Amino acid sequence: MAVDLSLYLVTDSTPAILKGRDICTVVEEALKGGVTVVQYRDKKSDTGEQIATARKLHQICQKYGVPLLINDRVDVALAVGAEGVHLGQDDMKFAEAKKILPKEAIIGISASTLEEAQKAIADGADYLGIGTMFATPTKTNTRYVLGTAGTQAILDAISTTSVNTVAIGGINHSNVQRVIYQSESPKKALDGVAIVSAIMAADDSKAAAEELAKLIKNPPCIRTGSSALLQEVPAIVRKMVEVHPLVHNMINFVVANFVANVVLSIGASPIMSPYGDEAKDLCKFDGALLINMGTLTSESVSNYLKAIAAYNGRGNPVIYDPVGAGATGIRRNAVSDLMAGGYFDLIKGNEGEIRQAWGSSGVQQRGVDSGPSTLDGQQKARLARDLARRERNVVLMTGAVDYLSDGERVIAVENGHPFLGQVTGTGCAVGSISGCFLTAHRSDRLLAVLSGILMYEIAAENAASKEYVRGPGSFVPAFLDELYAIRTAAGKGDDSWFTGRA
Ligand code: 3NM
Ligand code: MG
Repeated sequence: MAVDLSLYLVTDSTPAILKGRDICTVVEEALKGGVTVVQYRDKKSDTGEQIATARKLHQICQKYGVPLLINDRVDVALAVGAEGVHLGQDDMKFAEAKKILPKEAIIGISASTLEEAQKAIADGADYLGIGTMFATPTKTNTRYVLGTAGTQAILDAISTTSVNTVAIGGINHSNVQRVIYQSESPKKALDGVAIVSAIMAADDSKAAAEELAKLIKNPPCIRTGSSALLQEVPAIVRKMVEVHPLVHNMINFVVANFVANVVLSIGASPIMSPYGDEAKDLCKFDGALLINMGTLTSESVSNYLKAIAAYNGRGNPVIYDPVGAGATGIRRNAVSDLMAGGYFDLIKGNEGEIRQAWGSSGVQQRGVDSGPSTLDGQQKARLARDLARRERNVVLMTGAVDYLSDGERVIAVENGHPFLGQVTGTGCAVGSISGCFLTAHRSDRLLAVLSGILMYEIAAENAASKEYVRGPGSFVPAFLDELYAIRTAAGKGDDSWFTGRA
């Protein structure tokens, strides 16, 4: 079955949803917006009326090259020559429908449990409608509310089959990205989402479908200004400035000076100490520890492990920046030893480094650069999420777009400036800054790291926009000034550096 299930519209003929509009007009608008399959679902109308409506809908769908499926009523599907049917657990049995319908007809089955899913797969269903995702007023006789965890469990159990799947129930603009991402099991993802009210009841069903199609295509992405999370950022920056956190850096010698200056500029205190035994005293200040293995030596790993143990022992934040993780055998071993030997609240690295931390084989970094990207945005978002989920921590994959995840939420941060890529230490400083924010804001690590990145990248944008900044050389002092300017504003309780970009 080569049907694109990604944005699956299920119709509803109740007045509460149609609000006096003609169903055909609403569906056609939704098709213009990018709906990929339509299911005509009408629980009330007489058979003659259902056939008349289905016939009109079929003509419209054909115009857009989109298949029309009929809910429950195999006879209506036959009468109008629809592409298939969708059958609930109380409807006609799969085998009976199969006998009556043309060979090529699509048959989808509703499944609320693993047993129902397995039965439908064994029968030969073309796709499963897995639900109910979230309790919804559109369907009141819901049997099980699965949530993303329940959906994921089903997907996981059927991951060796090639059956297609859509989730249904309470899915809308605000949750569609997390529904797709949180439902995904390591080996099987949803092929789409089925939606009634978020499209059918929308004032502008074309715009609603368009927006949903866009959200489905892109990884979860919070652009500055579009999220409730972001509203909390300025207050967290204020708190960080007030707390004046200490961050202990076990960092490479190339960037140590720059990173220390960045930390000072944001109003925090850096201490640079590669000496593992010192950590048992330093950790008592309740700051964070950054492990940056940029200039690894034969002694580094044992020093790191001592320091990690000291900070882990107090429950203080530990950040790991596996610089050049995939560059050499020695670094690959260091990654395994450190990840086995301690707990990191945050793992921060470029694509190659995060892949190495995940355990991908064949990562070959050229020096400490990430090398050519092998992953698209969706894959990066997934990898960050999967690693964070496995490690029960927060993962930040840096790049032109940064992907930040705590295993549930994934945020793509698009702020920043290309000059950041032209100055050594700008990536390493993110680890240090994250340590300051993780120390100051412990209740939500994702939000803490997000606040740090945004302060940092917005300062970079401000610096690059200065008239006197002509390149990386003049950028550096301007950047420190802009970090200092935000810190000064935040120190006075002034959040205006953030609003306007939001
Ligand atoms: N079937 P909305 S939930 C038609 O769980 C339907 O099988 C469900 O509507 C199931 O997108 C549902 O407005 C209604 O929440 C979905
Ligand atoms: Mg039904």
